[in-house]
Amino acid sequence: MARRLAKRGYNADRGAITLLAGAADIDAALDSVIEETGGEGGKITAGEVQRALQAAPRPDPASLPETPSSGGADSTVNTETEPPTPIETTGSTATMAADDREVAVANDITGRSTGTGEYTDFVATFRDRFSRLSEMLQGRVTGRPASALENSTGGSEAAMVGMVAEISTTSGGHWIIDLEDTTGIYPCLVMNDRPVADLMDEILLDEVIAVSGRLSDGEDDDRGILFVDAIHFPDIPQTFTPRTADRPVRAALISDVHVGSQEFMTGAWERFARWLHTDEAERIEYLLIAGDMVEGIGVYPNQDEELEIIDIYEQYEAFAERLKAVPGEIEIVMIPGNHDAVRLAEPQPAFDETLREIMSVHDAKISGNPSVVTLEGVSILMYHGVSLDEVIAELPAEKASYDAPEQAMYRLLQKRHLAPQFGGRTRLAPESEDYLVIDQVPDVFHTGHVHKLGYGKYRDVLAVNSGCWQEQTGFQRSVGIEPDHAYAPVVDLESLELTVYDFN
Ligand code: D5M
Ligand code: FE
Ligand code: ZN
Repeated sequence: MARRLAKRGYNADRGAITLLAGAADIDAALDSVIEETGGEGGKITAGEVQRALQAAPRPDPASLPETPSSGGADSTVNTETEPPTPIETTGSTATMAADDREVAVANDITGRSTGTGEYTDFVATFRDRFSRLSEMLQGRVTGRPASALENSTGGSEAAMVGMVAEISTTSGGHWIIDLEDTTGIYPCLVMNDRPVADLMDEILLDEVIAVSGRLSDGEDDDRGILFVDAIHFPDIPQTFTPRTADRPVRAALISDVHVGSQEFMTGAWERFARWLHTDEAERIEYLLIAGDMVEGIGVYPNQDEELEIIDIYEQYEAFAERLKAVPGEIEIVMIPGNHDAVRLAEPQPAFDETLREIMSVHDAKISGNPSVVTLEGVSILMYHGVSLDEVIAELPAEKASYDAPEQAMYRLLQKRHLAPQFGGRTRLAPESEDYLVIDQVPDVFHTGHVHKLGYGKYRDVLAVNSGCWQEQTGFQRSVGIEPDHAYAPVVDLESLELTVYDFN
């Protein structure tokens, strides 16, 4: 990709390359980007690619098998098709206890998908997002609706809660955030010489924020505007204290196994599985896998050249064999990722019956992406992490980067949403509720996808991005991604301390 760009006199940041490479027709995507940027060469940013790709209609998700039994409603599905068939196994908050163990799964779309892909469904999702996130903010500011601000007399203090509809810059280098609520859109001006301006580069489109400040006096300009003094995010409350388990039981958090790829690290996986049988790993009673069990098929262009197993079901059979090496007493919870054979649009329902059957070893809990998994009182938000690519592409390197994926996770926690920006790389399915809102503050936030190990605490929430079990792929080599592979981060549920074990 970098070479193709160079030929045309361009270079691009990693986010832009990732987005371009993900396009179904790369050449067409390149053409529209070049058109978008005026065709004068130079550095292409992810934002430019996104705008260009948004302007062009997006083709269907790649040729993955559909998920009929999980009620997957892809945005391309006709409204007249049958209603979703529920799956009982993980549909609701089902608790299972053996000895001291306790696993509960919630916020799982599986069997509850109602979206038909109609425009009105998207409206419903966005309304739900707005109402839940604005409620979190209304406790901190007394926001007034856009329509009320329009009718206000000038000069007074005011605040508004809204979804970021657009960000533009003025000729003087200030910013205007168009904030939208259910009554309208109101322009909010952020002056570049104010301390609040430092927050501008972490604001994403479509996220819900609150602003407070002063209304323009309305004398010279007939169109009112809000001068912003402070920006508030839904955020994790400063007072948050995580819950802990009553005993020193531990959970291993992994993701991105990619069985079926030539780069799957057989030896490292075997070392990990053997180690799980040793005394050192005795207290590990849970294994959470945050997506990309298998390499899948047709996920990226030319991916087939690096497939060891070309049949998707055989890939899951091989993955099931790998699971068999894990001690039988370990409770496994897994959610799908973008390489798995479920609908790509998020929230992703869990694996269908056929795949469950194949992976039935261990009686693993199989849930959707995202899911909230509670282990002995400790709540773990599991999300595969496709939106991390987007956050990293949009934000400056010091606020989010592949070398520190936990920083990107912190931004999601701050925004209390798993995929704040709509219409980019993260495909969203319209549902009557927004399953990607981070409703309850999790004690642990577990993601994968970017194949980088990173962890840390954000306001006392432990964030862990778990790396992968796949060596560098051809694509990753071409764009200089150095994956962190064969690490197993293990969290002690009593102390919430993290230990990383290396199986390289
Ligand atoms: O994603 C692994 C990481 O690498 C994630 O940051 C996306 C990026 N990636 C990997 N291959 C590609 C291609 N071909 N195009 C765009 N981005 C890519 P994973 O979900 O494991 O593929
Ligand atoms: Fe992956
Ligand atoms: Zn992934």
